[in-house]
Amino acid sequence: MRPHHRPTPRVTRLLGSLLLVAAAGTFVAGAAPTPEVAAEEAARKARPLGEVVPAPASVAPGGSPYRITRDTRIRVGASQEVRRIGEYAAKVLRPSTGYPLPVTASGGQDGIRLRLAKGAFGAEGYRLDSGAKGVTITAAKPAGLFHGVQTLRQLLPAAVEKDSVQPGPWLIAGGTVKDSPRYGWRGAMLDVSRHFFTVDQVKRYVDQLALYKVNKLHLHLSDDQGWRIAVDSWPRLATHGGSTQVGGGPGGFYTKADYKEIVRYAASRYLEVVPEIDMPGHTNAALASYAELNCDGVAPPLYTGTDVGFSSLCVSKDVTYDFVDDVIRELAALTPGRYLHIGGDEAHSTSHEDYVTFMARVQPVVAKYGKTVVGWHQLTGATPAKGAVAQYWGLDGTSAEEKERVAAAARNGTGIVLSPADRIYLDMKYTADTPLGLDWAGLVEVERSYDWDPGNYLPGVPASAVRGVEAPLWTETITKSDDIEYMAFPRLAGAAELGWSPAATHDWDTYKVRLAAQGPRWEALGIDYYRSPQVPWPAR
Ligand code: TNX
Repeated sequence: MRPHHRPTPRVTRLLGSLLLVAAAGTFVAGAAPTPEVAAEEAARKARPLGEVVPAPASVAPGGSPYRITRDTRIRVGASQEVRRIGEYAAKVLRPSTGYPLPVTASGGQDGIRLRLAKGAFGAEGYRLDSGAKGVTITAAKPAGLFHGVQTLRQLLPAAVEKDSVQPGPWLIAGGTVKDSPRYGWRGAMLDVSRHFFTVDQVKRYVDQLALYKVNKLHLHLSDDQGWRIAVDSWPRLATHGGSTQVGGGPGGFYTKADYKEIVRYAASRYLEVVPEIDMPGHTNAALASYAELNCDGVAPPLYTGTDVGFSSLCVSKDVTYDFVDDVIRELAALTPGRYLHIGGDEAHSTSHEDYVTFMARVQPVVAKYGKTVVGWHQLTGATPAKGAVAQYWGLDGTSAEEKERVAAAARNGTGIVLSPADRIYLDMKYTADTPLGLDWAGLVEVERSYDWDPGNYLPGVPASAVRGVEAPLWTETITKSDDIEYMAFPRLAGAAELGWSPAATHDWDTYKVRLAAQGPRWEALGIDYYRSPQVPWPAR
């Protein structure tokens, strides 16, 4: 940093003052600092430009910071969608700054500007330029502007996230951030079957995911313990199959209007909903709702325990495929996203032959309704449809044979989303003392969760087959938003960074410092989180 310029004392000043200046050697008491001094002072108070999670692709600090003031406007141009992003930013910034921050279409170089422009930004990238006059976020697509707004939030002090007026100052360091994601699939899965979560609880999680530029919300909508989406042609799936959950509570389900509201809200945060109906195993709730879906024609009771692998659709019955067609047709019609997840994991009560038969019949149904198949990686034990995506959830100890099956499919064109259970299963305990969660994949502390590379994680998988990273949260032990947050934070931020940031930025020692700065932000937002001793959190 350059040394401070010292203000020149005026000759008319009292001798006493001059003596004081000489004695202090630095500052003139009461004199207004020159603009340079003021700028340097401010620059020192601004948060470092690169201290963001996920790490931006490139950061070039320099120049004066921008200060948000009572006069700041949010300039959005003529696009309605950009205006909506501007309103979103204003909603984040108004309560804590106490400033009006009007969103305006009127032109001007100052303030917070959101601009769409042609350029090599990609579908989700953006550029952020900050200087004394303003902050400009430029992107080719609205999604890029939205992600740029998340960066802007993190460049401001943590107190900006509070819902009451805070002192400021509201500085954004000077310089330029150029940013775009490493992968197009940066997901989080929420299991709403083992325990049901309301639309509002899902929205709360969506808001938290958006902070870290996550762009897929995978909803695990059916399992043994509960069917959570209304299907008009098979109404008992929801009314009976959705009527309980793990532990025997009341469960619940989303009406079509509820589900559309989740889709709409997620889309407003640039997340695509990937709905999952898990088949042919994990289907007790469906089997309990319709006797004819069972090979023996007898409906089992509803199930509220946590075992897996005991249920299967009846692969040899035609009615099974009528059911599957109806469910996929109705769900596809509600889902603007490209993907439909058909599960396929832990079908321990389905013979291998039946599994292969079932997947060969069901995958074309997904295509018929215009969607791309996603399945858990067991799908690679059948023949994945052209263009399908397999979600890998193995662990270090998974057999070489199973890993090679996934790798062979990847070499054959199947896309791979990485969700290694001993890294980013958010339901794994951090330590033996973690009050929530499971430990079948091991204990997963924050460093272990972060410290792997999706690009070369699975041997034999070409880097080009890797679509990205997804952090699943299974909810056998999770019953409320605080539980979701405690298990997701801080590991979710790491998974998001693995999906977004260039491999070259990957470094635990610098990551943990950026991560530590998120703690006060989570506190300001009321997000419960695990204060891992591996992370140098600021004192509270
Ligand atoms: C395995 S991962 C499952 C889920 C459980 C989870 C608990 C996968 C595809 N299946 O049914 O909820 O472990 O961690």
